Amino acid sequence: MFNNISRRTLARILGGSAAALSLPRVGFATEGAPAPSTHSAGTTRTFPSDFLWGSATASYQVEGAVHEAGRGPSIWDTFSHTPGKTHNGDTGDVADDFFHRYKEDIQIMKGLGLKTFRFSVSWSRIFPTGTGSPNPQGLDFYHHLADALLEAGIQPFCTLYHWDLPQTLQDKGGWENHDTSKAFADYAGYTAGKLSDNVHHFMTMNEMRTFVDVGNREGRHAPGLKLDDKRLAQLNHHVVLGHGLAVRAIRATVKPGTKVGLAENISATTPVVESPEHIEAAHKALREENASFLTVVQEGRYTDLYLKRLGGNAPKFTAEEMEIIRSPLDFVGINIYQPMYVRADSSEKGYAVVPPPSSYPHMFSPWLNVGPEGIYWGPKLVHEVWKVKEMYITENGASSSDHLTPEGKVYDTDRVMFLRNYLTQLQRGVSEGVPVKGYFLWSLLDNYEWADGYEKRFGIIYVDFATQQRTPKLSAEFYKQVIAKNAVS
Ligand code: GBH
Repeated sequence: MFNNISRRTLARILGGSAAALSLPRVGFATEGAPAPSTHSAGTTRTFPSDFLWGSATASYQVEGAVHEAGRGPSIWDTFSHTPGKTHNGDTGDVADDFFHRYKEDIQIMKGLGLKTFRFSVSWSRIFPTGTGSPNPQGLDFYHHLADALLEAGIQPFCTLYHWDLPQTLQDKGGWENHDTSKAFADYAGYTAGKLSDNVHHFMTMNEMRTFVDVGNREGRHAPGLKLDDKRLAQLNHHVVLGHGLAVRAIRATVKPGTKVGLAENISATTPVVESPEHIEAAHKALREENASFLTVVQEGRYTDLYLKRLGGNAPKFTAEEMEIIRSPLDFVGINIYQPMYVRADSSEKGYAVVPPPSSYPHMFSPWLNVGPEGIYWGPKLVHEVWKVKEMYITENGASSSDHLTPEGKVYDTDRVMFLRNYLTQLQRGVSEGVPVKGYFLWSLLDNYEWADGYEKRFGIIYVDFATQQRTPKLSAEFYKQVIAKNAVS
């Protein structure tokens, strides 16, 4: 893919003087670049002129400063400090030190041309013990962050829960406790109301599926529980209820015109072959494979097959709760990494999930199978099945085994390949009328990758965790070009 870029051009693009932290040079490609037309590589796939190009992060993965400004402990502090739970025993104590460095990082964002930035609020910075009196210092940080983003011409998108439950609430049963749903809504309503002058898009939760399944069933994420089916289904119900209550609480406190949504890691059901029977199978699979997450949020009911599968382990719920869960959203954010391939099948479900063969190509994270068509089918099916009119890709990105060359460069050609192909498929959907209004690349910075610690890097900016030095990777230059051209070629 680079064979039409000469060595000299590459050397100039990544030029020696463009050292780390030399912010204006984050994406030097436009400086003195040749006129694009003569060397353009075939079709240019353009996005709508108001398309929002962004990047995403999450509180515990970047902020550090875990003992500062009155923050209370969260389940991730506890989990990461428990021996044996994370790669190398890594914790988020320092992470990217974003709490202190956000102003410089915003200059990096500006240099890339980002139009929007998605961050999450740490609940235990606002309510150190989950409920009770708010901590003004915690709120100040997010106020200042939002102000600084706006000053740089970058729209803040705010997630209210990216997995860092206050430890005090876990001590009272976490999401197994019905009261946690209400506590979340109180926190979300309060916080969104306070930030609403500057933030116009709020997401209740990030990836309900992941913290329910990986945190509470598999036990590989905080709080590290391995609940049985019955307890897990009830916990799952409290999570979706917490989302619905939060939607209502947020609407009650924010300025008119504020939009409310969520960011869910849907199973992006993708037909194995694009033929009518497999496409139909993917439609059916979308509802069933997301039954206790986006499906119940959209429809206000658990699917018959979901309830049948659980039998006596099905959650207890009231009709009123189901109404709350389906509180209408202004937008749906979906995080897309790997596709879930499905095929037509004559079973009761009408489809079958096709597990990837062991030879299936993946990124540095073994789970991250490369399947660009997932970012075409995911949003397309969400739009068709639930008539969703405003969507965002709230996360998409890839881990690579990045390393700095002696000259201080990172040539993450695999990440560039990944992004180019996913963005090509995204453009395919958008150009067909799928209403995706923006894209948030995961992630701006290398950061704390949960149980994988600092080993798996997802940033387009390399972070030396010993010095906190930031160095733009080749993928940063690629993304800067995409944004500047509003197109992927
Ligand atoms: C997202 O999760 C998260 O929102 C974000 O915080 C995270 O940093 C990013 O993606 C990259 O991972 O342990 O091998 O079984 C994506 C969904 C679900 C993918 C949990 C990894 C565990 C895989 N993730 N899964 S494994």
